[in-house]
Amino acid sequence: MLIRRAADIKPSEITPEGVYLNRREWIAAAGVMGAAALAPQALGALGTPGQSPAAIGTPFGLQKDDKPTPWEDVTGYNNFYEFGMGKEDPAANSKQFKAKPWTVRVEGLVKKPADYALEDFIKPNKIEDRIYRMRCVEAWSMVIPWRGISLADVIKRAEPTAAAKYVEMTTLFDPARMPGQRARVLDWPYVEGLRLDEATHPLTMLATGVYGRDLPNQNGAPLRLVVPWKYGFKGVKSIVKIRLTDKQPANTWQVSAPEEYGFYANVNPEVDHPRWSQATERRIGEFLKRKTLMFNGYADQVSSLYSGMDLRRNY
Ligand SMILES: Nc1nc2c(c(=O)[nH]1)N[C@H]1C(S)=C(S)[C@@H](COP(=O)(O)O)O[C@H]1N2
Ligand SMILES: [Mo]
Repeated sequence: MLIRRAADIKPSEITPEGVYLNRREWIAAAGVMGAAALAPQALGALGTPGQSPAAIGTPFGLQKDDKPTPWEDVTGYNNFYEFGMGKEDPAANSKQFKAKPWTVRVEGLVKKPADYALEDFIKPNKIEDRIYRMRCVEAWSMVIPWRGISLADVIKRAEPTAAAKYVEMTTLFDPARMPGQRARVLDWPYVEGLRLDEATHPLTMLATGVYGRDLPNQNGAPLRLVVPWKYGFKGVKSIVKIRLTDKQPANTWQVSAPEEYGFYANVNPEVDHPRWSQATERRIGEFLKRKTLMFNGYADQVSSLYSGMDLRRNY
């Protein structure tokens, strides 16, 4: 078993990624200093065999200098504590995980609760490719070509009642298949939530794939949330339950460390994490740090959702 014994590790001991580079990234960074080794690598990764960049999707919300993060990093540098706490653990420890067959339950304050086989859950919806900037609370970021469906379409189909105000999404709980759940690192199963207007915003998606392929296990197969203006931990993986509620859901990281993680988790360079700055970020594959943008660069699309709210209090 490659999983670290993690029973006694507290969230406060988890190292912010901004403070070190792993060995492979040192090698990549050294390559940038010596030769311009990274640009060809990034270009090579943009096209999985037989695909043009145009086929992958429109660069919605991208900034001029954003390049898709290479496949190797998108699928090799992950947070997915169900498969271990190191960045390379999810790829190494999720190889045996079977993401099919899969059932998704939609329940709570809806007129049409249902259990769906994954295929029936996805089939009626429009499948889209969208490249998003992604920002982890640990001060690193990537640009990821996702494939998926709009969460709004899923919610609409369920017909929420007038009382529904929030959406709660839950990861599979199965310690036999997710070995990290045998350690009490987090309060399993992993839960995340959004306000209903955030959940139905056109940028919010349920991803089923990346780089035009089905999601690798380490990225949250077969279905995970993607909310590009929020820190990565909102993007709950391997979802089995979507529940509409009238109360703000208790999300896992807020339950685990309420002084460090809130419900909103909007990317905000002006609000530091209690133990490190959020003003800059390290784009995986790049050497120099970038300035972090308000709402991760999606302010034009989403800032109206928070008008009148104090984003320092609602972090
Ligand atoms: N179930 C579950 N979902 C999770 C996590 C996790 O540990 N468990 N980690 C989150 C964090 S902190 C991040 S940054 C993203 C990483 O997604 P990626 O590996 O596809 O980049 O997944 C999020 N979703
Ligand atoms: Mo994260």
